[in-house]
Amino acid sequence: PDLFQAPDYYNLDELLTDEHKMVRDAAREWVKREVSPIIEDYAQKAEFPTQIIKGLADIGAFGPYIPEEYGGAGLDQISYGLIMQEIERGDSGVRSTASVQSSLVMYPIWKYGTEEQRKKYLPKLASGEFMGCFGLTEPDYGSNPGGMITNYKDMGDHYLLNGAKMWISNAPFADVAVVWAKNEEGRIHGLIVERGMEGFTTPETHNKWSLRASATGELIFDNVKVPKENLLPNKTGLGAPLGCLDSARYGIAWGAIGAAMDCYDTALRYAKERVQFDKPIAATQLQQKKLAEMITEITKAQLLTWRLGVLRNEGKATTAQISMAKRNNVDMALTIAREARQMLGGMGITGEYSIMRHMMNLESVITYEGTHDIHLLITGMDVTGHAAFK
Ligand code: TGC
Ligand code: FAD
Repeated sequence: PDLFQAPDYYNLDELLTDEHKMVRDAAREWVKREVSPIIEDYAQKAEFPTQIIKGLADIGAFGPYIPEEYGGAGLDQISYGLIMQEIERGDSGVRSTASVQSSLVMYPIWKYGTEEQRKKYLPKLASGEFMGCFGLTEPDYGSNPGGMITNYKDMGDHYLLNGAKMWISNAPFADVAVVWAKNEEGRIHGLIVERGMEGFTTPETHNKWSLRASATGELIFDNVKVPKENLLPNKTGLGAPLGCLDSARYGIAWGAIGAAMDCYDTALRYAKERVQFDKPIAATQLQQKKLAEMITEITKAQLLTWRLGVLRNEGKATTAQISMAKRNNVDMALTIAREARQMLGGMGITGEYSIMRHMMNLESVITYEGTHDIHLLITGMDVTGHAAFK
């Protein structure tokens, strides 16, 4: 009853099924109970709250759309999106952990792995017993992952993996890493690397002003012997990791709406209560302009993601359509966070309110999973037929 009343200006709830609403409300209730009360403290401490892992699993945030036979929640893409929206209303860093686990670790094992790999890893990842990370980015290859130099050699009875990955979410505590590396012919393959393998280390990246409640690190491979059965056999080439990114970027498009909703809601409440010059600041034209634009942009973003969810359910969403939604919605959320922060005046810079934390988090979200510029170039390529990044 006293759950967060999310902005729904165009009655989009009418487009949702009872299952969608049930899944969303369960996630909303859990975020209110388990995430919102503690997250500011963990962000200030720059620590991931490991005690929430079980709760994330319980609300279906680990593998929402992975079939139940592998421990997933067996939900559709709109439910997946709504879960990401609710989690990111709490914190983008917590949503990052769920995105990585679901779309970047469970998805490739499900789609590109063997039946043995699915049975071995997916149920444990779904329950949170295993946590995973995804190693694509390297120090010299961020926007251009196809240039990666991490590589493995066939040694007969095992593979020998060498190289390094950087900026890897969940790396410091992950039990398993899905790592993208080139074979001797230069073809990209996915390998499952497990903590404890000799020569594999995961140093944490410190001094972040963004996503402070999410652990980020490097993956270093120094002659790591990887068993041959840990290779993901069913898809190779850059298209394999890019397929995972389609799924994660889709979830981020929904997640960003959650962060934007929280900023809008906080600013609206504050503006109604804060009196200056003998009237609430909400009664001034300038602050109304900000609020009116925020709710307009949130509503447009909701429509974009809802339609994209329908296309994903039908298996018809293109990479370029996903790029447009990721780019638009994250930029929308960051703009709203910046405007909302100003509306709170000095209070806006404190941890008493969530806005500054969202704003700083979104600086990572607008950079990872393809930067704002790269997504623009993907749209540009789609409409012109020319790849301007080459
Ligand atoms: P390009 O030549 O376009 O494509 C290479 C091959 O891949 C195929 N392909 C796809 N296949 C499946 N799904 C897709 N979405 C695909 N997109 C492309 C394509 O057909 C081709 O196949 P083939 O057989 O001809 O080889 O590749 P490119 O090298 O020109 O690069 C394109 C570009 C720039 C768009 C791409 O590299 C890109 O998206 N760069 C951005 C990198 C990125 O997003 N990194 C994200 C790292 S993971 C992360 O940030 C996690 S944060 C998580 C969190 O905490 O939430
Ligand atoms: P660069 O590629 O060096 O880009 C620098 C700037 O140049 C950007 O503004 C970019 O838009 C621009 N640029 C690049 N190429 C072009 C071009 N052709 N034309 C015009 N402009 C261009 N990666 C993973 O693999 N796994 C993870 O779990 C993960 N988690 C992350 C968590 C955090 C907190 C962060 C910050 C990053 C994470 N990343 C992860 C890495 C992320 O995906 C990369 O940072 C991102 O893809 C950009 O790469 P880069 O940082 O090397 O920037």
